[in-house]
Amino acid sequence: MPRANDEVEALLYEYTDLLALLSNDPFKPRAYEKAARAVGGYPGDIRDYDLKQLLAISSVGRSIAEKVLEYLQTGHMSELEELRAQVPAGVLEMMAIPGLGPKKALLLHDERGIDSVDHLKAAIQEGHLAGLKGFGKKTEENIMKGIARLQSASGRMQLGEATQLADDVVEQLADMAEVRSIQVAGSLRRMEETIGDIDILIASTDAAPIMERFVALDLVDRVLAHGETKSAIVTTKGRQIDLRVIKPDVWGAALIYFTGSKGHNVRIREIAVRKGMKLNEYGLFQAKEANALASDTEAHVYEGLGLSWIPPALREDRGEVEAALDGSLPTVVELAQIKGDLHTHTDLTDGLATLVQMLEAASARGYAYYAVTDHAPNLAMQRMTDAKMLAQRRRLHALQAKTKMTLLHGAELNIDPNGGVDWPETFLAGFDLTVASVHSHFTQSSQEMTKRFITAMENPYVNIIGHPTTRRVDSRPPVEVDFDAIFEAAARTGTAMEINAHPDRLDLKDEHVRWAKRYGVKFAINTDSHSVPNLDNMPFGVGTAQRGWLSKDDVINTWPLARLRKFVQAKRTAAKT
Ligand code: DGT
Ligand code: CA
Ligand code: CA
Ligand code: ZN
Repeated sequence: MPRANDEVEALLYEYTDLLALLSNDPFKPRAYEKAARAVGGYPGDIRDYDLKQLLAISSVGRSIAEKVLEYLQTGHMSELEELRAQVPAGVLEMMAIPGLGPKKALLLHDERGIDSVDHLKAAIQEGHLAGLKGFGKKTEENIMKGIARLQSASGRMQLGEATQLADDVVEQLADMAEVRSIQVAGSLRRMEETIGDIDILIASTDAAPIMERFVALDLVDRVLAHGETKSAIVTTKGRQIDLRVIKPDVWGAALIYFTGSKGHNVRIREIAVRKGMKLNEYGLFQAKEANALASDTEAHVYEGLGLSWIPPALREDRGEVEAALDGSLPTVVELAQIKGDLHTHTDLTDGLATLVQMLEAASARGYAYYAVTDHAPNLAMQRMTDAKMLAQRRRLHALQAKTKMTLLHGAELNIDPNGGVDWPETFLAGFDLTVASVHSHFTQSSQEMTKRFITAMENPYVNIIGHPTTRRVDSRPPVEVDFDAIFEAAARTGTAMEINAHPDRLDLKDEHVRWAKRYGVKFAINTDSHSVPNLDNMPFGVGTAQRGWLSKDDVINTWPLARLRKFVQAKRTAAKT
């Protein structure tokens, strides 16, 4: 079961949006937004909570707690349903356009009768918004850009959502006696950054009962297909899931076929043809012969083609087949090799959990080391001070006695428009390591932005560049920079590039990772956690690293602590000589 927290979080966010539209009190929506974040980030599963337990969650007051309790007990939040009924159709849909606020969406509806995103697009193209207050040429352009981004994003899931949904379905099918093996395939297995639909494969000799259960799952809204070998459903949230039941003796061939990518499949089929063979989802065959040479496992099929087994994250036709042919495939980094997380927050700044809660959760993951990197003072809204930072350091040192995990004290510095960071070197020298990130002035020219990053990397106390391009997977484009210059400087100065594992960021992305590796850049795969559940995002960062062809040696947080410390120290020493 997914956590009740996620359902409630989504409802409270919807409540926030509706209030922004319907209420004149600006603080009310903010209270719901804070509560949504707090519930989503709360470590315990609230499914069976009573009122008192709900009130113990920070930012959850009585009125919100009562609504949540009603939902947990009845499956309804009646006041939310009343608010929904007050909003005209289409306005909520339009509010989802990046850059178009609730008030503007309502205005469009009331003044021009616009009731959908498509309608709005047509209205702008045909000049129907002329004369409407607050809608100049510039605004119209921004709305068109927002629509383009919304429409290119819509329909595809982020990796986090897709993983949760797939895990949920797998869990509900895996215990059936008829199921011999079950495996997610398609883009999700390859850890692509967004997922169109979820593909699940099951090995079995008795498909019918499995298909029966699948199409009757609670989350099913519509059944698109219900067959012997293939069924497909759409969930109540509009997500498609394909299920295929495969005979166990052709499991490997089917797994390769349905894992894709299409480009990879085409490439390996060509190899089969060149060898006078035939490859399909039932196996690898000698041309004109009915018995498969190989079909039961992936490794056997690849072997039959003269290839070593190719990790799913590499199957994109980006040179992996050629590398498998000449034995130069990388041994990709694995989740189990990650020894620690080097970018995390607590409630001293904008995290939702306390220092102790974060450390306990990290320690439960078996990490050897863990860095606390709260925001630095130049991000004014975080209200950080030198005194608070030093007090946190003293607490961390005191807590060290209670854990085997080595606690590292760091900070997330802000790279200012000229490449400077918070604090003078004397203060920076007190940290075990630092992350430095761009949090403002995203639209500088490529030349300025490149210089800005390089200046920051030349600071001897900057060890990791956090979420380097600042892109958001569905909503914010990357900053414009000269990547060659930046990667060259990162390698030269001994500054690691982050692979931020949050499914909304995945930054650097796969192609940039591979590009940077050619310069000899080192990487840190970090969750940038602002809550306990965020720590679970690490696999998405590792998947992105694999898609960038990284090995263990390329990733500083797979290294033993002594080597990590040397990496930090070497940069500081180099600056002195
Ligand atoms: P998605 O769902 O858009 O995120 O991407 P995929 O890669 O999961 O694509 P999907 O779900 O259409 O199909 C799953 C896999 O099945 C795909 O990666 C490769 C294989 N496949 C599907 N259709 C074809 C096809 O027409 N030709 C080949 N060679 N492979 C196919
Ligand atoms: Ca798919
Ligand atoms: Ca599919
Ligand atoms: Zn951060």
